[in-house]
Amino acid sequence: MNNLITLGEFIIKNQGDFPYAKGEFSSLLSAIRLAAKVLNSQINKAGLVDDLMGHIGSVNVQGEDQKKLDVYANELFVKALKARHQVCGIASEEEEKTITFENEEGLNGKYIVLIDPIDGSSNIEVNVSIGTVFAIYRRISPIGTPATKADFLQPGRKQVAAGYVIYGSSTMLVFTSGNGVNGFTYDPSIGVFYLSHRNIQMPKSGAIYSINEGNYPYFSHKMQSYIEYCKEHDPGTNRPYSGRYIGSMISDLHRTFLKGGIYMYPGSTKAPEGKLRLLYECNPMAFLIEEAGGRASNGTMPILDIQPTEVHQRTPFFGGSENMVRQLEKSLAT
Ligand code: AHM
Ligand code: MG
Repeated sequence: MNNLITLGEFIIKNQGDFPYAKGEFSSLLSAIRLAAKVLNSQINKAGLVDDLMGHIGSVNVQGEDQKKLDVYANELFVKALKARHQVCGIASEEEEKTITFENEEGLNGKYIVLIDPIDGSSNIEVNVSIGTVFAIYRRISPIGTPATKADFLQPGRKQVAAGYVIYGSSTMLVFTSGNGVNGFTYDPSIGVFYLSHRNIQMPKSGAIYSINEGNYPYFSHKMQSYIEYCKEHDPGTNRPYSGRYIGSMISDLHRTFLKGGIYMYPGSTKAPEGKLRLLYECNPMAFLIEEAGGRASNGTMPILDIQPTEVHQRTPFFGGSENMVRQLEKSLAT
């Protein structure tokens, strides 16, 4: 712990770094912080409380089963954000349509939030780390009017802040507002996030590759060759790399922030655009990765430069240590 600084204090002290009106950002983040605390306490009980476990019987917009905790988490974040009056619209993995707040406070809200309230939900039942990931943008439509599609479809480069919460062996909130990445660890006994990881810098090279290798037969030949490259014996380049795949993007990338490596979810013949969603999974993680000195790409261009066309669109994703992602891009290009 660094001098016992809390997340709340850190935001107030550093909100000068946030390029917009003071107070707005801290109010927005406090909504996310509060919802994360409530969700954390429910996740810790998930094995005990029948109501929160298992499927709810409906499917989300991606055609995937919705778990009860997904639905609960979605309602929680939407409620917390709505109550702060800074937000005019929310897009969530769990909501087919974007939500726009059209009461007076909502119309005057300056920010758009895109969120995956629970990422890695298939891991809930087996007690493996899951997370929340969010991206924050300034609206581009005039204040006082309802949020428009264009507000939601901004390229990741326009994010003003992004972050994730990892509910793991400890719970952490990691965020950036464009001036470095800082991590805060939750002390559940007093309900406070403390600054524990100041100015996180991702190693430029690493020795871990992270991919669902069960999809190998469906990958392109170039992708298959890169996987073989990861496993070749070459001590000069730390190969063979170790394989690590939790199956929870936030957890796999959290490890990558701290230890370096490359995390990959490529396109395949089964899913040409891969699985991960550009707007509320890849963009916020890519912003954090670049802020930590790493690189995030779809194989040919930086994730943050992609112009979105649909709220729920997917993209191949390669993120992590800069040298490793560049090597991957080179392999896919040749
Ligand atoms: P989700 O948002 O429905 O939980 O799906 C996203 C998750 C990522 O966290 C993870 O990296 C990926 O799905 C794992 O997918 P797979 O089981 O295909 O490897
Ligand atoms: Mg999800």
